[in-house]
Order: sequence, then C-alpha cells, then structure tokens
Amino acid sequence: NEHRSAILWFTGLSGAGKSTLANALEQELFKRGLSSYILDGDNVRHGLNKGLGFSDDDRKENIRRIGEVAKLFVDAGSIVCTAFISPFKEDRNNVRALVEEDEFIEIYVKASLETCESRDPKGLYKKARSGEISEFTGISSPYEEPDHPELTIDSDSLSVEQSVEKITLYLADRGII
Ligand code: GGZ
Repeated sequence: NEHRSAILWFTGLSGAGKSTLANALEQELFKRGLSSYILDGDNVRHGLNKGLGFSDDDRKENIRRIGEVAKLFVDAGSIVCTAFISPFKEDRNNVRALVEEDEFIEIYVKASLETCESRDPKGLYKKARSGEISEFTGISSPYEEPDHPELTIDSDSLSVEQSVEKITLYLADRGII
C-alpha cells in the first residue's frame, strides 16, 4: 500500500501508555497493509542496548542508537513506532534532525505523575519512592516535556481506541497514510 515512511516517536513517563499505544497503532497500520515496525524496550533494551542503564549518559546513548536504527527503517520505507521515555528534549531533537522535516512525528503521551504512579503495573514507582531504584523518571530523574509535539495524547482521558483514531486521522491528514 502507498504510504510515506516516518518515525512516530512516542515519549512520556513510565506507565503513561507509550508501548500500549504504539503497539495498538502498529496493529492498525498492519491491518491497513502498511509497512510498519515497533521499537521498544522489549526488543532494544534487551538486545542492541543491553548494558545501558538509566544514568543521564546511558539514556542519551540509548536514544541516540534508537534514533539511528529508526532512521534505517525510514530509509527502508517503513513507518517506525518507537516507545521510549526519552526524557531529554535535546536527545529527541537530535533524532528529529536525522531525517527529513516531515518524517519525524513526536507524540507526547501525557499522563500526570499521579496517574502513572497509581497504575504502577510493575511496582517500579513504589521501588523508586522507597529508594530501591534510583534515578527513576519523574521521581529522582527529570522528564522534559516536549514544547511543540506534533501530537499530544492525553492518556488520562482518552481510550486506546480513541487515541489510535486521533493518530491515524493526523497521519492521513499529513498524507503519510
Ligand atoms: C525509568 C526505568 C528505570 C528508571 C527501569 N527510570 O514502565 P517500564 O519500566 O516498562 O518502562 C520503563 C523503561 C524505561 O526505559 P526507556 O528505554 O524507555 O528509558 S529512556 O528513554 O529514559 O532511556 C521502566 C524501566 O525501563 N525502568 N529503571 N530508573 N524507567
């Protein structure tokens, strides 16, 4: 099917819903016969980036490598969905600069820290509060909100279905799908 390649860069706190949304979107793109792929912690932090932790420097290197891999997918003609906290503006903007201006779509998956902390599916916030995990985003490590994301998804108030619809409408509007 006819489509343009792009990086759909999901950013947001742990538990905001980045992976859930990126996976649901990727499924929708697949259903439409589009060439898409997902990069997330499951296939990157355990492989390519095994050995990187959560210091500022390691996060920076994590995002740099993911950006380079995402660019390869764009070169290959795919729509690549990435789901990483990517807490630093500068690192996200460095990835943006790797591809054409219209090929990078920053999607801020926005949920309050309170919401994310109450979801706490893996109990990581609890461990961060108790000090068992250090440098945890939102607790003991910063998250820099995007200034001008192409899209903001308020995951406090939108369902996954509504969010996927919002993104696909945007992509159609931009002529990407
Ligand atoms: C943040 C951490 C940390 C710390 C482990 N801080 O909700 P999750 O569990 O499944 O997703 C989080 C994931 C974050 O990895 P990223 O590669 O997305 O981070 S970054 O973009 O900042 O490099 C969380 C888990 O790893 N996790 N320790 N200290 N998240």
